[in-house]
Amino acid sequence: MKNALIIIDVQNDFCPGGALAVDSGDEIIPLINSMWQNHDIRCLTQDWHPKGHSSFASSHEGKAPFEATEMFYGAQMLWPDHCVIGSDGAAFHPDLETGHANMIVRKGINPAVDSYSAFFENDHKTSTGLHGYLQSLGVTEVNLAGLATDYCVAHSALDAAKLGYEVRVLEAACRAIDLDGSLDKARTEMREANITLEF
Ligand code: VGL
Ligand code: ZN
Repeated sequence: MKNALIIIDVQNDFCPGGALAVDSGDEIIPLINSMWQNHDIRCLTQDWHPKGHSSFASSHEGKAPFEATEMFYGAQMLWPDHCVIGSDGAAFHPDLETGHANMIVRKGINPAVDSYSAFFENDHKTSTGLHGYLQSLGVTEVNLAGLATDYCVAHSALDAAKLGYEVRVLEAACRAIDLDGSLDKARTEMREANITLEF
C-alpha cells in the first residue's frame, strides 16, 4: 500500500497577477514544498488549454467570465482565458519545487471539454490516465493540495473517493476561488464522500 501526493494546478495564472488569480494562491507553495518527502508517489497537474478553449468566456459570443453555460456534457462555468498551452501563465509557479514529481498530468487539452479533475474530464467519462498509473503502482491513499480548493482540488478529491482511494485534502495547502458559495458546497460534498479535510 502506497500513498500519493497530488498537487493541483500551482501555475502562474492561478497565483496573484495571473489571468485567473486565486487570492493568496502563492502562499501555499512553501508548505507544499515541505510535504513532498512524506509521500511515496508524487504527482503534479497542469491545467493546459489550447487557445480558444470552450471553457473560455471569450469563445462564447455575449458571455462574460464567471457566467455559467450549458455544454453537451452539462453545466460549465466560463472563465477568463487562462493556462494557454506554452504560455507563461500555464507554467508552474517558479517557487514550486517540481523536481520531486514522478509524473505530471496535463488536463483540459481537449478544446471541447473542460477538465477540473485530475482523473476525468468534465464529461465524467474520459480518463486522464492517472487512475491506471496510481493503480499500477499500488497506491491506495491519495492526498491532495493546490488550486483551487472548490474547483480542481474538489473535483479531483471526489473522483478519487469514487474510484475507491482513501482521500485527504490538505486545506492549509489549498486556496479557493469561492464563487457564489462554491467553497461551502465543495466542502459539504467532500465530507459527504468521506473525504478527510485536514488543516
Ligand atoms: C481551475 C477553473 C478553470 C482550477 C482550472 O484549477 O481550479 N479552475 N480551470
Ligand atoms: Zn482551466
